[in-house]
Amino acid sequence: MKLLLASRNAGKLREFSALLPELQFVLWPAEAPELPETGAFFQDNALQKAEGARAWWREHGTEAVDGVLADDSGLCVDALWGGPGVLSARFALDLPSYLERNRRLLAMLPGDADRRARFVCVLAFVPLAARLKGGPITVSGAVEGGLALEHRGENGFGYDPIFIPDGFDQTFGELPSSTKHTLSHRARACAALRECLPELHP
Ligand code: ITT
Repeated sequence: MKLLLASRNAGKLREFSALLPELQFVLWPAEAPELPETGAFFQDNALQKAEGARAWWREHGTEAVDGVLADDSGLCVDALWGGPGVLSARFALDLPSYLERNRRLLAMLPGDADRRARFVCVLAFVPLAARLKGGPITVSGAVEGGLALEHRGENGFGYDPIFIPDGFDQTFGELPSSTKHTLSHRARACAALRECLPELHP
C-alpha cells in the first residue's frame, strides 16, 4: 500500500519507515503548501493536516496513492498544565536548536516540580483508493514518563533527549531507536492503526 505522508518533520518520516515497513511512503512535496494545524486538540490537527493534504493532492498529485497519513503529536508536561502539548512544534521558536529549546523548557520547572510528562501521538488516515471504503480514521498512542534534569543523548529528535519513559533510566535521546519503537507514542498509534486497517497487515 502506498500512502502520502503529510509531514515535513524528518524525525517522524524516519520513524514511520521503521514502524510501518510494509508501507511505501510518498513524501509531502517541497512545493506543497504548509498544512493547517489550528485546532485545540491533537486529533483536530491530525485531521486538518490529512484532509488538507488530500485536497491538495487531488489537484496536484503526481502519482496515485491509496490514502493520506498525518501525525499530530507533542510532549505534555503536568507541571506546565499539559504544555507545550499541541503547541510542541511552536515552543521557543526564537531559539535555533532543540538543545536550547529543551533547556528553556526544563528551566521553566522549579527544582521541586512534579516532572511527570507524556508523549502523545494522534494519527489521521484518510483513504483515497476506491477499494478502501469509509471515512477518515483517527487513532492515538501515548507513553508515560518524566522529564530528565538535563538534555541527555543525541538519538531521536525534538524532545527525546529530555524524556525518560517509565521503567527506564535513560532518555529517548540515549536509548536506541529500536527501544523507542517498542513503546513510543508513535509506535502505539501505529499498532492501533494496524488494528483498524487490516489492509495494513504485512
Ligand atoms: P508536521 O506537522 O509537518 O508533521 P511538526 O513538527 O510541525 O511536523 P507537530 O505539529 O505534530 O509536527 O509537532 C510535534 C512536535 O512535538 C515535534 O515538532 C517535536 O518537537 C515534538 N515531538 C513529537 N513526537 C516526538 C518524538 O517522538 N520525539 C521527540 N519529539 C517529538
